[in-house]
Amino acid sequence: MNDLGRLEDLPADYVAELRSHNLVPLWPSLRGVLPPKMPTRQTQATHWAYQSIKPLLLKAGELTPIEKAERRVLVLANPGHTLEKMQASAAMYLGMQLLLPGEWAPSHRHTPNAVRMVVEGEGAWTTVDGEKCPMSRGDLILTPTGRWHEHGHDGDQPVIWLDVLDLPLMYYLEVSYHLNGGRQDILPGRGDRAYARPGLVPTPVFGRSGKRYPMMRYPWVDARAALLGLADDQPDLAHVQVTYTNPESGEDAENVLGFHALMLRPGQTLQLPARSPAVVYHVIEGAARVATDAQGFDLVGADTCCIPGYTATTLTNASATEPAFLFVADESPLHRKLGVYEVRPDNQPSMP
Ligand code: 1HN
Repeated sequence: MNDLGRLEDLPADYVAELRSHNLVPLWPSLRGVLPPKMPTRQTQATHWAYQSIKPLLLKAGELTPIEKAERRVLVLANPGHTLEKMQASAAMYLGMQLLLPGEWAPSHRHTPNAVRMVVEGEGAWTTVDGEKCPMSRGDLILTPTGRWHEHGHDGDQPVIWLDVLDLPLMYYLEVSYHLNGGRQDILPGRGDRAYARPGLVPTPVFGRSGKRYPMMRYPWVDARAALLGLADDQPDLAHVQVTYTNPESGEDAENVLGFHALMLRPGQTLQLPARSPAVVYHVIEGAARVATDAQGFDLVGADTCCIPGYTATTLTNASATEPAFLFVADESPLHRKLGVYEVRPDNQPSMP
């Protein structure tokens, strides 16, 4: 049933003639590209310890000036895809970026969507289409497709952040490219002020704001307060999580990747069913164990891990007294748009 014949079963001269016409027989490869019940995934569960990354990133700061690097980044590469591919999963790219005091990473824009999750250091900023966004620990800054962005640093300590991009997908689609620009003029207006309170959006005078991306900065103080409020309000709620959304449309903040903040109550263990998207977990505060049936990672401050799709996952707060806060990035908006998003509560296929 599973063996549809091998290429070697065919006469070599026949295969050679097919190939000379740029033809290949499907049947020997059909099960490979369309396996039964469970997709083949290159993505491996992988853990990147911040304790290992930080000294190597600071070393990059000594070895390579920002003028040469443009973006001084160590890529968190998933060995399942081979390190050269610079992929965390099929659609996600992860990198840790260092900006030193006084440095400037010049303005550019590109087709891939990006976000930054600030890990440590004060005084840096990212300007996105003229909006200067301060970067503080735990803040999420969007730089969606096509938006100009540059980074600067007025503080006195190194600043490090986590970049998440849909670069592997865009590259695969052969739509990945960039344009360079000059220093942006800072324009008045800050999305995080205009949309400071949920449920209150600027009244449209002449139609809607017209901006596809009205809010570029999601301060950690707000996400943290939302999680604590939700946990307090719903004491029986296990999955204490908020999703970063577009305040005008209510949709995911970006088109391809989904971004969330998750709180584990003190001592909590949270069982998440297998779902089609790959998921990245990154510790904002506290410590947590991220485990699958096959393996587990103990994540401490600013550690990051990736779990492949279709994998049931258990999250456990390592502390019995303090909440743990995780930043979660996943491929769910993409899967929903493609119509392949799937939850497998009983680990059985549930094809949409
Ligand atoms: C990029 O533009 C940045 O702007 C960081 O900080 C990482 C990785 C691949 C492609 C573009 C940035 C990136 C990137």
